[in-house]
Amino acid sequence: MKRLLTILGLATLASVAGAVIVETEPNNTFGTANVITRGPSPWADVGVMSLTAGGGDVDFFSINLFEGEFITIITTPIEDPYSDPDTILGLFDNSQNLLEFNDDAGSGFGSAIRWQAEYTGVHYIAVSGFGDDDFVGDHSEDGAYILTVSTVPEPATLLAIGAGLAALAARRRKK
Ligand SMILES: [Ca+2]
Ligand SMILES: [Ca+2]
Repeated sequence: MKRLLTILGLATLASVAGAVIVETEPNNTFGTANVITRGPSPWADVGVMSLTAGGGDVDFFSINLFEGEFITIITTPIEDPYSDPDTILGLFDNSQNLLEFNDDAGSGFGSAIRWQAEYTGVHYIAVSGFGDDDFVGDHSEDGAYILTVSTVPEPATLLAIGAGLAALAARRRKK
């Protein structure tokens, strides 16, 4: 019940914020990856996913990145906060080659990846359970986790945006 309320609460928040990342099983392969719809950078979104009971679940998502952008991907286990399910996380390019892998980030068994896109186009995010190093679904982890994804433009663009906003604020102050 508590989890249902949490999900309903998040759904309400999502309708306010206008978006949330959703998973639709089966999303166990590159071909069935759930598409993450994103906005222009800086952008962030979040969703509650789960590794299906009985183990063996892999969750694939696809996202478009622009060359030079930084993407940050975080899984937060919520069954036993930060430790269950014990996730692994992978970022793949459009040829399904592994770009970056993470098991445990900081304290707990959640995972995190930071990456600067080397090309503009589709990238894949894969989440699975510990013991499944090649994302084929041979692990015994199950439970809910939060997936957080954010993108920021390359630093030069971000600085330009910051300078633009500062100039705008200065103009407003003058008026
Ligand atoms: Ca799942
Ligand atoms: Ca899945």
